[in-house]
Amino acid sequence: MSRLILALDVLDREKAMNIAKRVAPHVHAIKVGWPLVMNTGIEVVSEISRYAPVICDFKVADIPNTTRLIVRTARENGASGIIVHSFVGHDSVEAAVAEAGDMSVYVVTEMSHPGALDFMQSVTNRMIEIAKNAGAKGIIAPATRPERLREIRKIAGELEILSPGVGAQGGKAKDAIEAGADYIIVGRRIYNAEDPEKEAMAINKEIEKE
Ligand code: BMP
Repeated sequence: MSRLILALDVLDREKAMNIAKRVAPHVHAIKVGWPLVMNTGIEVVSEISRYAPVICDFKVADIPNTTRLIVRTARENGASGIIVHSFVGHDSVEAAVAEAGDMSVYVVTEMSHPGALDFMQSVTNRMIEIAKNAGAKGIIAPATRPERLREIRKIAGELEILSPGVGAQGGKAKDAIEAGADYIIVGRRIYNAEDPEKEAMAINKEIEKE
């Protein structure tokens, strides 16, 4: 079973569907976010879910009621998972989990880009507690900082760790898995490759060697 999640951040519907069809057999899930949904419509979620489970990366950061409305819309369109922010506080994350039903909720705890050091990193541990207490399925933590992944793994308990930042942002697939990530999230390295399917297979091999 693959530990790879494709971040499908392309803007064109046909291109998205072509890549999704070819890469789906080699991934655990496909992550769909604002770039694709804003350019094609929310229906793209159910269309892609015919090929692989879809995680909606809507990075929800709102009051509980608005959070519920967004989570419900993702669920009604066939999503298997949704990504929410936790800096907004426990009640919004709890609302997401309550509305999610069978869908998995993933909570952002520390982002992969350099700017995450400005504020986020200082409250990562508290955000992990919020994710745990709310009953989330997992958290998002950075493949660009394997040393942080190791620390986060120690306190994350049963939470799954989904780790972006492999490839274009400089992180290495194998390093992230060895540091404790359950899944790695990869976008540009796959969808910008000449042969996205081959690239996904190559990444799977890198992780298997572990
Ligand atoms: P790429 O492999 O092209 O860098 O894409 C990474 C994907 O993961 C993007 O969709 C990005 O929005 C997302 N992501 C991230 O890079 N860092 C985070 O901390 C959280 C994310 O969701």
